[in-house]
Amino acid sequence: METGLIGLPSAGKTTIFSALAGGAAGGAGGGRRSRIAEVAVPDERIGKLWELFPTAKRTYATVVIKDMAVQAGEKGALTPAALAEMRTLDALALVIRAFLDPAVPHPLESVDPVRDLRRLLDSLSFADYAVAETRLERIVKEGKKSGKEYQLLEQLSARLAEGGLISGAGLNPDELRLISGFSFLTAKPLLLIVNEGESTVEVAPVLKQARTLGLDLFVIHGRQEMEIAQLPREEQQAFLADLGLEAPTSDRFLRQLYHSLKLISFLTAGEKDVRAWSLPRGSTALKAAGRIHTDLEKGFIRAEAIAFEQLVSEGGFAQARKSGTLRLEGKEYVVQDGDVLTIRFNL
Ligand SMILES: Nc1nc2c(ncn2[C@@H]2O[C@H](COP(=O)(O)OP(=O)(O)OP(=O)(O)O)[C@@H](O)[C@H]2O)c(=O)[nH]1
Ligand SMILES: [Mg+2]
Repeated sequence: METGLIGLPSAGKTTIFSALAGGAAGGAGGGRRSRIAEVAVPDERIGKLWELFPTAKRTYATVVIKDMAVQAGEKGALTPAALAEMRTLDALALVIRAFLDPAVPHPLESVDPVRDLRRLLDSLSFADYAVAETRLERIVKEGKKSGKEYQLLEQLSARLAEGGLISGAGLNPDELRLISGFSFLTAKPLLLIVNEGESTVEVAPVLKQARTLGLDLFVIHGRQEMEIAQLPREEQQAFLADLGLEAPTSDRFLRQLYHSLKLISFLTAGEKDVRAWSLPRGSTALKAAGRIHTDLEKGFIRAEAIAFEQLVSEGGFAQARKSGTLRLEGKEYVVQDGDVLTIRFNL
């Protein structure tokens, strides 16, 4: 799962990237090349499971964050190259500057989060509009105007022309499947990051705008949180408390991102490995097996499943099997967050 940080120049993308990647990434600065970081998703269940399997290696689920290279022209419109790169991503995090700092010039000369958000969204909507129109023309040429695809694209195109987002169009699964090949940007999960800094303009209007559009929200003090993230974990708490925050930036962000991406984690546990795996919410046991290895999906027989809390309170698989809390589930079973799965397979 790859999430790109996008925004106007100097909005704080690289600063926020560093706060998310912690010690793993270098300092801020403009970038011509995109940088990526694979960030472990904190999960206290791993530590608790590990107590049952103290010889095991512990592995966390991860998400990939990408600090996208220079993306915007003078007026804040995204470049075609940047838009093409964005199509390959699973989600977009829109970084909007709200911090005031005369030492950091704003490319549009004033700090105005509502305007900047509108610019970014317009770029995305317009890019999708162009894709939809190109396809519509093609369908007309092929004489297939009566089909479902034409109708749907026409409806979406009208929405996009007004700066609307596909994600807010309330499409059903069939319709989503019909347009999945176009990699529409405004159909992706969009998460708004408002960078308040230590001194900020009023953010209420941009938060209100985001809620109206149905965007998920994350507020950050970019530079301060980046500095805190570079400290050893034990020293971070006191500084975070000063900012009124209870958890490090990356923890809070990843929780939000997991929610925005509609992901859950399932777990696997044994003498060798204790591990968390991310999975789209609503996925079946068969999909979960495939997440671990394609062989497990191909040769899938059954999944042994138990809720994490139950396994811990039973004290291990043997006890859970004896008491009957370890269930056998088939390939259609919908995996729940925190399920500990053992896949039985045969090739
Ligand atoms: N005062 C203040 N400055 C910040 C904050 N966040 C970022 N900056 C500064 O703003 C400048 C731009 O930040 P970057 O993180 O490089 O912004 P960017 O979006 O990556 O910029 P480009 O890669 O050039 O598009 C840097 O000098 C940062 O130190 C903040 O919260 N407060
Ligand atoms: Mg940068």
